[in-house]
Amino acid sequence: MRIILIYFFIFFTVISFFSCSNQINGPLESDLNESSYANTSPPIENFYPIPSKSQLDWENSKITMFIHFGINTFTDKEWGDGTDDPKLFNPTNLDVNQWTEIAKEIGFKYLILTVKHHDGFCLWPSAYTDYSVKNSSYKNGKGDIVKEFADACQENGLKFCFYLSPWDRHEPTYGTEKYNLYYQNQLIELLNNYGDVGEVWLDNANGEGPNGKQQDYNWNLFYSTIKHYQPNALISNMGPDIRWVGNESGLGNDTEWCPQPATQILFGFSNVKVWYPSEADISIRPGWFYHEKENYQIKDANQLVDIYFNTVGKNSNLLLNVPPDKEGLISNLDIAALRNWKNKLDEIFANDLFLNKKIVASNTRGVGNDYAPQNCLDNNINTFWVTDDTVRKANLIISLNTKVNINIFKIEEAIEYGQRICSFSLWANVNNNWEKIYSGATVGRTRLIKISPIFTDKIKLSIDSSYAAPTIRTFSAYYYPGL
Ligand code: FUL
Repeated sequence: MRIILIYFFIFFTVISFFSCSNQINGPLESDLNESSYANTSPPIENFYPIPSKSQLDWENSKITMFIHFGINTFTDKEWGDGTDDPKLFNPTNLDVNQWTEIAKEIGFKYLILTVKHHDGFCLWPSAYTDYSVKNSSYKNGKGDIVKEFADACQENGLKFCFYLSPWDRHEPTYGTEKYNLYYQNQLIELLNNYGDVGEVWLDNANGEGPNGKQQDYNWNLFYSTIKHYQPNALISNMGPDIRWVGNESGLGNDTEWCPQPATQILFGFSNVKVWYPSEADISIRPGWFYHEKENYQIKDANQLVDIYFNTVGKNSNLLLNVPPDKEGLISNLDIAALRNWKNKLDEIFANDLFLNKKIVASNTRGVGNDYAPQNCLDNNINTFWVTDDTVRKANLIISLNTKVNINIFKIEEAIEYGQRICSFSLWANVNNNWEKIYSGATVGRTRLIKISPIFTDKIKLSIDSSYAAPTIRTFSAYYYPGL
């Protein structure tokens, strides 16, 4: 009950803060006449819910690297049962800087390490169990891989994040109330001793522990502990800040709303909407952990590009798992696949055909360049176009100097003001007639659209319905044959 009240309190404090700050900073009511706006544009209102600063930064990062590494790496298993000898854990050449270097090169900003998987083996010397690196062969039991990893992330400007499996097949208290405190104590160690944490990934997997019992997880205790020690850390998957997209195949939803009804379990009340963006997790290999036998089943650049379009391109974030091998290194095969993927994405998005071209809007809010339609074409996510408050249907027309081939579009809303667009369509000038080439529902942070190539010199983006004045921060087009 207490946690329910806390969530209520936080939610309404945030809402009243924003409405109050609008009143404080906005014009007084008596000033609200035509003349006060003569030389300025009316400020854009939030359409609630809106993302927190942490959610917004995370959504704009688009891709996160998942790193499954643990005792399973050495036993060739996906799910250890918690009985494997900790001495088996013996990375002979571990180099976390190699992980962060490749992550940086590819463009990942958040890195999530499995500090404990279902087998219960901990990558840090937890004071609450002996089943950890302290009884392993690694550095004769003197190592702390979480420390090495967190330091490497922070030194490189990357967000240190962790996955701490609630399901624990080793810990004897699992299946009793005591286990919730054991898990909380481990959370406190991780949240207190390793600097800033970007994201805590809570897995809902809940099987039997060593005594044959399942655990009734005290999620509210876990959430309040995380928020207490790391108020800016996002809690994902089985958490209130980031939602699981619903599959592990890299498939987002065609219609993807960040505003979602607050569910009973996560927020304690259900008749309001909260900002709850989705994350799509998938492994670069068939398994989550490294298995030598899967070395030739690594996803190639084409598959990874498809996954990118189906996740990032559908208003979700991609969480791509790249598991280090027994040496403690990401193999050259995985690195090659990541590099080929990045090169291909760079090639696809190299030449924005709309960049700084001529654009006209059916309606624009305010005066000057504040919300001008050119803001969609400037390759700057901080500037955007928006209509007057009363206008919910509008269009943007781009005129090109000559006819060109186009087969990809990118559309993005300025989501910091809320997700607004409900339906849109794309039209191309074909023999002086507008021909519809695509229609869709949501846009959100990013909508990527692939079509059969069209040869044209004019494109219209029509916002057909929107909950509030539509915003667009990016509208771009590309041609990449054979996609
Ligand atoms: C699942 C686990 O059972 C898998 O092993 C993996 O960690 C995946 C990301 O989550 O629930």
